[in-house]
Amino acid sequence: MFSNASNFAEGVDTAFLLILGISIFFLIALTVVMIVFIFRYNRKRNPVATQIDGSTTLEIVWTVIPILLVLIMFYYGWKGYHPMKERAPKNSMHIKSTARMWSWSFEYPNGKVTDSLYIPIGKPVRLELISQDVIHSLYIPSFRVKQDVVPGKEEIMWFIPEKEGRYDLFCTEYCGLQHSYMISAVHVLSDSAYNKWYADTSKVAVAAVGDAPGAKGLAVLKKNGCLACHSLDGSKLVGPSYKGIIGKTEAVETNGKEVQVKVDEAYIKRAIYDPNADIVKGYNKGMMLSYKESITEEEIKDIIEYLQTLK
Ligand SMILES: [Cu+2]
Repeated sequence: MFSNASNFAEGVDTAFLLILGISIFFLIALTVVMIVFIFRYNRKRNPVATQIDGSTTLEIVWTVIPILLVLIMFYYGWKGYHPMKERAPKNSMHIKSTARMWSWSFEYPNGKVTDSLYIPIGKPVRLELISQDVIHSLYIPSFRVKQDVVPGKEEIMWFIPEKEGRYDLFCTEYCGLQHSYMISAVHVLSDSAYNKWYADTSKVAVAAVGDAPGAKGLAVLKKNGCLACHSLDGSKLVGPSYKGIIGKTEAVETNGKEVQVKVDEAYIKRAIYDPNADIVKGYNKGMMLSYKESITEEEIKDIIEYLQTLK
C-alpha cells in the first residue's frame, strides 16, 4: 500500500475502504448463499420446483437496502473528493507545473526550476498545471491526488503534504512512446531544510544561474525537459545524445533522402524549431514537437554554448 502523506489521504482512504468492505461483504455473502442453495435445493432433496408469487416485503427490502448502500458510498466519496475541488487556501505556495512529452518541470516563485517537485511539510501547495503538447495527468499516489493536464487549459491541484519523505509522481495518461519516462518524485522537506533548498539557487536549473561555461544553456535544457530524451553521456534515448554533438557529422534523412550534415548552430536551431525536418539515422520521425513557443533564439545561443562544453 502507498503511504498516506497529504490532507486528502484520509478522505479518499475512508471512501475506498468502505466500498471495498461492502464489496467483500457481498462477495462472501453471495458465495455462501449460492453454495448453501446448491445443496439445499438440488434435485434429490427438492424434486419438485415450487412456484413463488411476488413478495412486496422482499421487493421493498432489496430496493431500499441497495439505495441506502449506494447513498452511503456516495456520501463518503463526495466528502473525500469535494475538498480537493475547493479553492486552495490563500496562503498556498504557487508552483507552475509544466507537462510535456516526456517530462515534468516545476517552477517556483523565486524562479527556481526543477524536474521533481520540492515542497515544505504542512504548507498548502497549489500546482498550476499546463501541458505543452498532449493530455498528461499528474498523479501522486501517496497524496491521493490526480489531475488531468489538458493543453490550452490551466488546471489547478492543491494539497497539504503531511509527512516528510520522497514519494512517486507519475504521468497517468498515456501520452506517447516514452510515457513511462514521466516518472518523477515529490520531496517533502522539513521547514528548515526547505528554506535552505529554496534559497540555494546554484545547484538546480534556475533563471539566474552561475557563470560556469554553458550553465545558462543547461538551465534552458532542464527547464524544457530536453534531458528526458537526450542524454549527456552518449547513451541513446528517444533522441540523439548531446555528448560531442557540436561539430559532429551526422547522417540524417531530409525529405526522404539521406544526407550528411555537420552539426552547427544552424542545424541545432532547426532541430529545435523544426525537429522533423532532419531525422538522424536510427531515430524516429514525429517524436519531438517544435519548441518555437518555449525556447527563444537567445536561449538557443546559450544551449549551443553549453553543448560546446560536452566534448
Ligand atoms: Cu504524460
